[in-house]
Amino acid sequence: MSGLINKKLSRRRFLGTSTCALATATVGSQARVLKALAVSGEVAAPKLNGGKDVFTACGMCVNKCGVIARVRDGRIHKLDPNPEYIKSRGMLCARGNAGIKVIYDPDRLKYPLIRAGKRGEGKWRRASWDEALDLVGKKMNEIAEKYTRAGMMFASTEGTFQEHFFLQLAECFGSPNTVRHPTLCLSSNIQGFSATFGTNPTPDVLNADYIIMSGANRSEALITPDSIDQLKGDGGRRKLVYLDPRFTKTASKADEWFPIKPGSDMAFILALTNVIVSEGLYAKEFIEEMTVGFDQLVPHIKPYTPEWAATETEIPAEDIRRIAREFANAAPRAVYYQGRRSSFFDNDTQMRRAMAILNAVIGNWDTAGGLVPNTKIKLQKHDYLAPWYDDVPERLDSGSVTFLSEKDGSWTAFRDRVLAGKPYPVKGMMIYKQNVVMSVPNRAKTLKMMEQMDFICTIDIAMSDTAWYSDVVLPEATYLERQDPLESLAGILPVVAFRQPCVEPLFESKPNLWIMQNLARRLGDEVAATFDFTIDEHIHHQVSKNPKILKDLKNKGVHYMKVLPTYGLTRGKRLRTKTGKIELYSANYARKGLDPLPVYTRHEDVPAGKFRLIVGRSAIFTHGTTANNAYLHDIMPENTLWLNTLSAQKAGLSDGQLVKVKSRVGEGTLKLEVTDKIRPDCVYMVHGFGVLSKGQSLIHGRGACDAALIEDKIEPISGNVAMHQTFVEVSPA
Ligand SMILES: Nc1nc2c(c(=O)[nH]1)N[C@H]1C(S)=C(S)[C@@H](COP(=O)(O)OP(=O)(O)OC[C@H]3O[C@@H](n4cnc5c(=O)[nH]c(N)nc54)[C@H](O)[C@@H]3O)O[C@H]1N2
Ligand SMILES: Nc1nc2c(c(=O)[nH]1)N[C@H]1C(S)=C(S)[C@@H](COP(=O)(O)OP(=O)(O)OC[C@H]3O[C@@H](n4cnc5c(=O)[nH]c(N)nc54)[C@H](O)[C@@H]3O)O[C@H]1N2
Ligand code: SF4
Ligand SMILES: [Mo]
Repeated sequence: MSGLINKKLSRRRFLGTSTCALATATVGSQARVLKALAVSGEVAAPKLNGGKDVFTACGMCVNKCGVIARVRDGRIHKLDPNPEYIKSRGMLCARGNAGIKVIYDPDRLKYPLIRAGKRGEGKWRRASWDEALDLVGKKMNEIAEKYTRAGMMFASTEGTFQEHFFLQLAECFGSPNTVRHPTLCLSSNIQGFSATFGTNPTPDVLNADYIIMSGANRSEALITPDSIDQLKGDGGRRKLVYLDPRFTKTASKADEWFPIKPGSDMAFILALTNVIVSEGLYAKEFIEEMTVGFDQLVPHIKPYTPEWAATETEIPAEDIRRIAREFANAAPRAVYYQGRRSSFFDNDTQMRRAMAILNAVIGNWDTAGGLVPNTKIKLQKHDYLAPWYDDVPERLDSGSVTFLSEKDGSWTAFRDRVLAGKPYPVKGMMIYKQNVVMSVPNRAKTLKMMEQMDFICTIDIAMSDTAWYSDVVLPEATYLERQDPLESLAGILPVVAFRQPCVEPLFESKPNLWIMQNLARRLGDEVAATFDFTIDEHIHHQVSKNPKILKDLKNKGVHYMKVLPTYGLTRGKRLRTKTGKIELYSANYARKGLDPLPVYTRHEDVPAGKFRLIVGRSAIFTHGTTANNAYLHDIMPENTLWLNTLSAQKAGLSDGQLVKVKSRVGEGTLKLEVTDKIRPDCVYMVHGFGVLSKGQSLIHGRGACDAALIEDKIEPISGNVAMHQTFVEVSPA
């Protein structure tokens, strides 16, 4: 470890000087917001120039940044950022730029396809929409007849404008079994923060003077506006402390980086809380006014000293003590940043609770530079009368975890029950914009689950691994070719975003609403009746109470509130927790048999001869979705296995060598990347390679798939997966 830490310190000194060079002086939160937007001045405003310029929203990841598509001769020529789009501070990332290759990708889905060979064999027959939808409707009706309507599951991901039409289809068809992305991603985060604050607030990164980030790599795992705002150092007042077993791009921008022992973040957080409480650095009046449970927290936190945490985290006790003091001194403009993906370990909800409690004791709630409850611009809801069915059972995964979301379920708990066929059989899958073969840990199990399905239909834009194992594949028009409903994005500076077609849909691809409407017609009159509207009518209804929204969207591609953030709106009011206060101690958790205050649990150490596999984002890819994009593929044609230099030497492995990686549930072969940028006990690979589908011609046969290796451990409070508890062996291939 020491070699790594020595390098870390020299790097820090170098970076210390480079961040100061960026700094300029500003005062107050308003100036900072305006400054954040000022970048947009550099980008040309849209104008007609021998073609048309169309405002739309990026669809390459969850952020939905503002785009101006430059259309010339009926083709999209270039995608530019929308300078007015406040959420992304007038910027587009590499993937946003590369979006142009999605629409003109020779590999894209062009026509409805019906499986002609065995599942996964890759033999397809082109079909008309009528034939394909007739088949899908017939199979869904058969499954409803044979196994009840709950025999169909509906899988989809979050963050799409049009997903609610898909969820409407599930509800109107009569199945409770929607299984969505949060339990692969952020459900433990939502649970831990909501249990404390009654909501999952947003860190006011722009206005924070002291940020601690652990398990959130914002310079590569892009979340707008945080990824941009974290870089805006302000007169030397800004400090970023970063904890990650890897030296990421965020580490390179941070003031301090600690290669924390994976799974020990909670020890670090509890120790910071210990110092703040024992040295009286907490926000006394705030705690009195806004919280419950401080009296229980004081004795609870006592054993968690910096010296104790040092042995758990491998971060020196004096650094922990110093950081705690600095953090409390910067309060309330200080944030322990909660990140997004919290599918790390099986105690992630309690770890996030610890984060929330630490933030609360310094009183950074609902204040500039602290944690701010989100606001959202109101759009009118789309109401429909779902048909009533008498025989619908409870969700299949009901009762599997403490707090199961009725809408999202728990992916791996659900899959286990499908495989067990209990409490009832689920025999049909309808999948929209989710690549479950690649995104749910333990790929072999997912494939096994799919094998025992009577019918699988996937709606996608590409021949994903999930589409590859389906019976019918339906091509949706890409985000650049369709009109989507308006989407109100919550945040400190909320916006309404929209997507309009930049060009006509190519080939026979169709927008989601068209697909849902035409499928609904095959599922009975009552289901069809709920889809009796056009997308234009839908949008006009959404803005019926505030037509200005649509005017703004047409004129500048975004609507946002002119009023800059107002803080403190929740002061003196009831919060949405059981007690109406910030719950440091959760009586609700106690009632459910959970620890009412977060208790540290130690994770299994890495066995000798093995490594802990950790996952995380690359700035140029989105999940398992964009590696086959020609522009992005040029930058990284395959993934590699990161292994520390010392570990590689010890194992006699060298850079560039082909290695086999093996876990209890699967294996893969890929090139080794020997680097100092990772702890000696961990290995890491970028997600999205090692695909099974031959319909992804650039990447098929390249690299390895992390989902094939990761074991399906579950976090039992939120039902999230625990992706960092898999140990692997690495050997020459
Ligand atoms: N470019 C890009 N941006 C994206 C996405 C994308 O696919 N591509 N996806 C979006 C989505 S859906 C999400 S959820 C977010 C995810 O964004 P983040 O929440 O930032 O999550 P990751 O990048 O998956 O993981 C963060 C870091 O945690 C580190 N890590 C692993 N184990 C530990 C540990 O025990 N302790 C600590 N402190 N660190 C650890 C990993 O090395 C990794 O660098 O990104 C979003 N933004
Ligand atoms: N091994 C491993 N597993 C992970 C993660 C990891 O880092 N490693 N990350 C986890 C996280 S944080 C998340 S959020 C999930 C995300 O995992 P998923 O919820 O599966 O989402 P994506 O992987 O983004 O898959 C999106 C699918 O939608 C398709 N698609 C893209 N645009 C469109 C469109 O406009 N219409 C339609 N119909 N389809 C479209 C893509 O081709 C792709 O097949 O994965 C989780 N699983
Ligand atoms: S962060 Fe990048 S990929 Fe995501 S929406 Fe914004 S521009 Fe598109
Ligand atoms: Mo995610």
